[in-house]
Amino acid sequence: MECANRQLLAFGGSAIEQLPIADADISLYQQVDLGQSYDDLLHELINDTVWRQEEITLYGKTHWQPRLTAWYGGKDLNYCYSGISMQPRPWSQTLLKLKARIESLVAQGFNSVLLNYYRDHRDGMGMHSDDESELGRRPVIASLSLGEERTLLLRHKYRKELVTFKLPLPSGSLLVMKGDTQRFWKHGIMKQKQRCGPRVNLTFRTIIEKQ
Ligand SMILES: O=C(O)CCC(=O)C(=O)O
Ligand SMILES: [Mn+2]
Repeated sequence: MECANRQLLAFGGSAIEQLPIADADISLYQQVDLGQSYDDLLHELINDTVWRQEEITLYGKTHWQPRLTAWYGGKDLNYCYSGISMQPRPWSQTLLKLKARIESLVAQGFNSVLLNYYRDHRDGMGMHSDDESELGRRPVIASLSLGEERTLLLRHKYRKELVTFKLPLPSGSLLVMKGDTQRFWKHGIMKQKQRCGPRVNLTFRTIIEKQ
């Protein structure tokens, strides 16, 4: 089922939609100004990022993750999920510039970014919540998409009567998840039959530093 009754709000020159989804605070910005073409940026990130393919263990079975990933951020801001522990690489100039643009758009600071590289239609990400303790109880996550449009699924964890939303994420869109979104919803990017080219997604996050 498509995401119905979406509300379109005009704000600061870019279109922002607040998605009418219960128990969530999700907005979608379209065609954000990144100071260079989306295609140039996509190829720069594909070529210059230090990508890794991680092994994950789910239900006792070990698999290669069906995508490449990279973790950049402040020193010692490690990120652990699905049994993987990622040590940050130092910010590149390009990532710092993107971080500043996203921060000014969403009026929120971030100290790290997880990059996901979906090489083609066979890559994806399983349903999950970004609910690791180091992100805090009500994390703000700003997720920038570049390259091929892929569809994000959103499924409520407890209210089975609610539909699964399918949200297309075109190049240059920015999805911002806040509040209770991670507590009540899972999201993921499905592998698909239809062939497609590469997509890079950057999720800017804040790791809460231990005292
Ligand atoms: O690729 C996407 O749009 C989703 C990425 C994501 O959910 C994550 O990095 O946790
Ligand atoms: Mn996520």
